[in-house]
Amino acid sequence: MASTTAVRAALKSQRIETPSWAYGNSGTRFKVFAQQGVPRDPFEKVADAARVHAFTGIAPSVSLHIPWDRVDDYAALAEHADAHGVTVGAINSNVFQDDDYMLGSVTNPDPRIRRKATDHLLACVDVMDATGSRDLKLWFSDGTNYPGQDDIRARQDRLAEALAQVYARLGGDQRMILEYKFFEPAFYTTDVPDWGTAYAHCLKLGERAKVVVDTGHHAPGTNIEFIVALLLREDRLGAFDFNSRFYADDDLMVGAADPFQLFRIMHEVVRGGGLDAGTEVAFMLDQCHNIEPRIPGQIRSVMNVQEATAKALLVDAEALEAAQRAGDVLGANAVLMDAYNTDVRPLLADLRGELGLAPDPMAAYAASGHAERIRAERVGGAQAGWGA
Ligand code: LRH
Ligand code: MN
Repeated sequence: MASTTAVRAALKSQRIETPSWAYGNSGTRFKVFAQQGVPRDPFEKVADAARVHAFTGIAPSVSLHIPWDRVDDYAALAEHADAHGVTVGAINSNVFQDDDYMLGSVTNPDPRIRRKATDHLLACVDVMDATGSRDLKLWFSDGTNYPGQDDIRARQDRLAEALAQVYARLGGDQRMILEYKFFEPAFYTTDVPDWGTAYAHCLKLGERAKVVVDTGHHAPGTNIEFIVALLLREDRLGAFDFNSRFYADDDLMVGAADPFQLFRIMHEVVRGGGLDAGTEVAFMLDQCHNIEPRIPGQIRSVMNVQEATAKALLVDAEALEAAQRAGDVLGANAVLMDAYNTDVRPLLADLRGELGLAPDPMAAYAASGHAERIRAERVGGAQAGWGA
């Protein structure tokens, strides 16, 4: 059994990155509901991310999305983040919102459009140089809607060519993390549909190409923790995009739809060394708060990951291994369920005290008056959203 000291140390060193786009307006094709107090620019988004860190103590970085977070001076944005006690994390490319990309971006039959898309990915590396970011996060909406629309193999060749050009541009400790998704917006083929396709491309590229597991990007019934265990074993798990879903890519708060799945995932992360000091795994949120207030939504999400992590750290690993080795099916399952059924909230409340934080971040944020302040201050201007 891990000592309480070790569990507390691991929880104190946990780091969760929040996404800038979660602070803006988001929705579905039916409606994007605006909310008062929403940021109007990347500087205000970063300031909101800093509030989440101020109340949770474990969310010290914010990932950006280009061009949603385009600014004239990215170094100035990084300095602004630093002044607010956070750093700029992963840089997300966006080759899914331009008319030219209707038939694909880096996989498009037209070489001129492939060039344009690859140049955007390269420009995102320039942003990383300015912000000091380590990770270039790539997600491609590329795919087809009808059988025969394009050649599946040729599209993989085009994708591989673009990824190789971008990989060659990476410097220092910069990494490329490739995200997969089994469908949407394409409805017949998606060019990076699953972990295997992402993994195969990463193997060809090199050590600094790793896979992103977005927990909303799998076919219903997929055992995501198996994929996590395998990618950790292969040292190719680069990052998580945490969220939860009841049906498709719902992008709901992580742990809200299926807290037991999140626990099982974090159990494999702990077992696979993904939380060890110096871990290479980036833990990021990727969510859309379509109807709920954004900053409290992010605080609650960070707490959900923290609670699942605390339960996973409380698994009695020796007892589990002994039961597994003995073929004691019910005994082994019981060890895991004991940890999952442990109420870790008192432990986390006490830990926050040790970090100089209020025991209940949600209550503390509500009492801070910040929500009222930004509603009063942020009048006028264009609210941020999924538009460039
Ligand atoms: C695609 C995705 C990707 C981001 C976007 C905001 O569904 O998960 O990670 O670029 O959401
Ligand atoms: Mn994602």
